[in-house]
Amino acid sequence: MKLTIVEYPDKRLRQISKEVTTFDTKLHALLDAMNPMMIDTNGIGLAAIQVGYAIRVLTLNIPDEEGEQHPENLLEIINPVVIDKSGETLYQEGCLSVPKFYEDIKRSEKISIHYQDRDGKKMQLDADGLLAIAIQHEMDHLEGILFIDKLSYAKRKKFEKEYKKMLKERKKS
Ligand code: Y12
Ligand code: CO
Repeated sequence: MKLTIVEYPDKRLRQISKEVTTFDTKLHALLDAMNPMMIDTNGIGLAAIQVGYAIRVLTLNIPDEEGEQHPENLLEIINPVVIDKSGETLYQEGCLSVPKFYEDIKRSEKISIHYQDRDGKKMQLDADGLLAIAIQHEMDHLEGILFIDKLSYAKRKKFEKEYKKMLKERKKS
């Protein structure tokens, strides 16, 4: 399965992703294609809508202290629901769908989620640190929300100007 990253301002990123009800080989094929795509593009997290599939599916792989990603740290999260959150943290986020832009975003410091694995098994996860941040970023994608939506008016205006310029320059080369 060949996947390509959907980039802002593509309207598909604004879709609300649908709950997964069938845990079949088609879902597994999508997950099997998303995982290497995320690693190959230096991603930490990827939502299915970022590759054009409006379903509630996320993959995550948090790097170790050396910045290395390991297959055993791969997390496949389907139909996630936040059941608890606490604290506040600020982290400079980026997104594969918004290339070359990074900004500090406020998130909950710790979260607990219920989700399903690729076979539909019900799971619970308590997350903090980068994992908690990445899950919240990816869960926003399921609602059609991007991290740039959380910027102040002034920062968003600056972003839109710079991003337009970047797209124009990319088109030329
Ligand atoms: C902390 C904050 C946000 C997240 C969500 C997941 N975000 C990513 O995985 C971002 C990846 C990313 C990778 C890039 O590298 C390449 O595209 C090769 C990148 O660089 C450029 O756009 C040039 C930007 C973002 C997780 C944890
Ligand atoms: Co993103």
